[in-house]
Amino acid sequence: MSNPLFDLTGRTALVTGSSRGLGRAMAEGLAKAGAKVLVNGTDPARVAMAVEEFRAAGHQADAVAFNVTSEAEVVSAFEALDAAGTAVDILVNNAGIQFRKPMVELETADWQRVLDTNLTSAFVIGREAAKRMIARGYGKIINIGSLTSALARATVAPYTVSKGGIKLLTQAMAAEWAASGIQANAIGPGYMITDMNQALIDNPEFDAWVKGRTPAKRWGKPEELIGAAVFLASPASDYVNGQIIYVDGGMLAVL
Ligand code: GCO
Repeated sequence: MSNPLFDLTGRTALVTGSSRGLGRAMAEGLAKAGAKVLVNGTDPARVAMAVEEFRAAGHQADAVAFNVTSEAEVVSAFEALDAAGTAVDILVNNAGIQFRKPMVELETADWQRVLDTNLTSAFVIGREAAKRMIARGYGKIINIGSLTSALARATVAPYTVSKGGIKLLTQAMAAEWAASGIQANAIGPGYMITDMNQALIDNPEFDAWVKGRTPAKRWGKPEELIGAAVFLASPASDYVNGQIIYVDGGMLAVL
């Protein structure tokens, strides 16, 4: 018997960048909690594969293919969902890229690309979702931040700025939308085992630094974000707004 506080039955969750990595893990966790998941990604074949695998596992899943950096594609995707009678109850703004280079060598185009993908997309998709959530008086928005929502690391300035922006965008969403029945919160993953971090994991010095700097003495697993995602997507968090939950093995808690 599932706990109604954490039951997502009857809800639909759109998770951007959910064909792999953290987004895939969170989408799977939301599906296991009862939600229908809308899988999004840039690679149609990978998205279709993820949908197939979710359905094979007995979950409700559909593909919603759009490029998160294209406002036109985002708007038309929501219009298509409207036409299909599909309401997005839960939005997880997860899609993001990393680009590591010292700022003195960084091209402005690369800076802009990271900010467009990681931050502006969350605003555009959040706005489109919120218009509809406000009309229904209900919605859950979960923006994916980072340790770099709080602290900077050299050579990842655009990512850091985008994730710092995600924290305050989440608070801005709470400021404007909480009275309309929307809870907007964020999750700040620590150093997780993902494709994006594989180069760091494979670097013995960086691997040793993460394990030494993290009280848990290890990298995080994508599935370890599911608890925070289900909490923020469920009735259990109906009075939580504008917060960020760091799932980081304790890294931000200690010097
Ligand atoms: C890096 C990493 C980090 C992690 C994560 C930490 O280059 O330092 O990519 O950005 O991915 O964001 O919370």
